[in-house]
Amino acid sequence: MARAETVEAPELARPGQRRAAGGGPSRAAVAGIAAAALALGVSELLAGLVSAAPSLVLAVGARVVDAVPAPVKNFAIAVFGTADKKALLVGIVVLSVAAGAALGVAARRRFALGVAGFAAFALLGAWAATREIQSSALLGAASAVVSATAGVGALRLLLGAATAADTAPRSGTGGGRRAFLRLAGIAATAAVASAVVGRSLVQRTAVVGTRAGLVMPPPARVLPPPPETATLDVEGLTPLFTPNADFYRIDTALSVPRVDVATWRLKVGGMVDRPFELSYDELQALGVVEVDVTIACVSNEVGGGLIGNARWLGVPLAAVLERAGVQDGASQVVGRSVDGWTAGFPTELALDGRNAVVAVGMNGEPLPLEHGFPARLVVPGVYGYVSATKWLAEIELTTWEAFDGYWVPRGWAKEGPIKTQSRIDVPRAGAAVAAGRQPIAGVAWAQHRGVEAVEVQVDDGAWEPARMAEELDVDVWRQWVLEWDATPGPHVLRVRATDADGATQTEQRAPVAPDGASGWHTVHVNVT
Ligand SMILES: Nc1nc2c(c(=O)[nH]1)N[C@H]1C(S)=C(S)[C@@H](COP(=O)(O)O)O[C@H]1N2
Ligand SMILES: [Mo]
Repeated sequence: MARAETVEAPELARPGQRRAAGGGPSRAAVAGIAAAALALGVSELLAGLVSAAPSLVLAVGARVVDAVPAPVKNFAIAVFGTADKKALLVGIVVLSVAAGAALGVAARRRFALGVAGFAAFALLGAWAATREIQSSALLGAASAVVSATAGVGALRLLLGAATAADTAPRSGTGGGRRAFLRLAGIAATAAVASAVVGRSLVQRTAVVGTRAGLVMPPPARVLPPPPETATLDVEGLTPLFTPNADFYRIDTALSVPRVDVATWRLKVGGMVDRPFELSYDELQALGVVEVDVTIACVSNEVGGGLIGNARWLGVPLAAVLERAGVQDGASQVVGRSVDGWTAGFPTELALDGRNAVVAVGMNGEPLPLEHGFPARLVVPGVYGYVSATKWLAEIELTTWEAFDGYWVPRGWAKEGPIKTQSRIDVPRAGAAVAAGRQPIAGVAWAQHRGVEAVEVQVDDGAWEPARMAEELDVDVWRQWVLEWDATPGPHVLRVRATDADGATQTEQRAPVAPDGASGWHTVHVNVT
């Protein structure tokens, strides 16, 4: 470590010397930041160039997601919404770069500390990568070593330049300072460029092209277009079908799994008489049907948007299970994704005649990547966390007691029936409403029971029945509207739904954990 001496030299040789403003530790910090950024950039570039090499940042992020307690995860969803993953990744990059600044300052005194710091980061990245199911652990370790080496090399060069800048005479041309800044600029540019190129290479994998080229098989059962009576004509009201681009997305996957349909297989096993594996084509050859199902997330707050309705194209789950021959006592169906996520629900829900499917299509196109391409489960009546496994790799029959899905040990209920709920979409909360006749409108859902009625209360008035759009299916939400004679002043609007069993939504407020929010959606508006 000959260069270490050079780095330490100015401090040790002239301890009393006053340094040029902005020099010393702050240059060392800049050197550390640039070196850390370069290491991250190189690791992203490697992930893009070598298809089985993991992104170390994503791998670390995935370990964070696995480790954080449920309340923190809920907090993140509440604060960042579906941008929670971006926030986490930005956080990891910012923390890494900040640690780089500290390493730079430490390495200025003892270069070995810088080397140790990068080695620690390499170990963390390599360890995180060993848990990435979809990529090679060995390549992860190799990427960590190469990236850390690049970081150490950059740190050395930059600290050398920083030293030269610090020791340059203050009355001089400032050439040393400029040389340092130029070098730091080059390192930073290289860091950003390699990260951008690496990410875009990852995005451009063949999967996207393959999906675009797929032709969905013709359904054995085609649903007619929804009757006009199933929708109400109110501006601002949630559409009956949620366009795929607007559909909420919730999952633990930091980077969307990119599955190659050519090699993908659906395994069906566990407590069955005839375990088997199916290719994408073989699965579809079992026969696909169309089903209209509104799926919802248990993390949806009262009035929230983590719910959407789609026309799914899929193979009836019952057909898949019949082929396998479910054994007596196999009381739970577990879905396992290509990235190891799991969800389990009572076998009865697959066999009681409801439209549970292994879905391959969504609203007229192959499943979008974010929604589980090439195949996912859709089970009407239960929240997504216990049922709706995306990027499905395996269906396993087991007993109810033998296995708990991903969220159950994290404090969520084992059974997740969707609670009856209703939401006011129009007018929006806090909206200024013109006095006169105004629609109050929204959607209500009670999957697999059906919504019987919706009532609206203005201020402390009587509950008034809303006009309902026709029910498309018991598994689909229903639009509703009430014409309101809005009088000037502030008003409070409340809504409640009654399901087809005659049960009215409880006023009792409950948080989303452990089994879904309850309470009446309440909206404050100002009429002018
Ligand atoms: N593989 C996998 N599938 C998953 C999840 C997940 O984290 N990983 N999240 C589930 C949850 S909690 C919900 S609410 C639904 C959301 O489906 P969507 O993103 O298509 O709306 O997917 C489910 N399927
Ligand atoms: Mo969810």
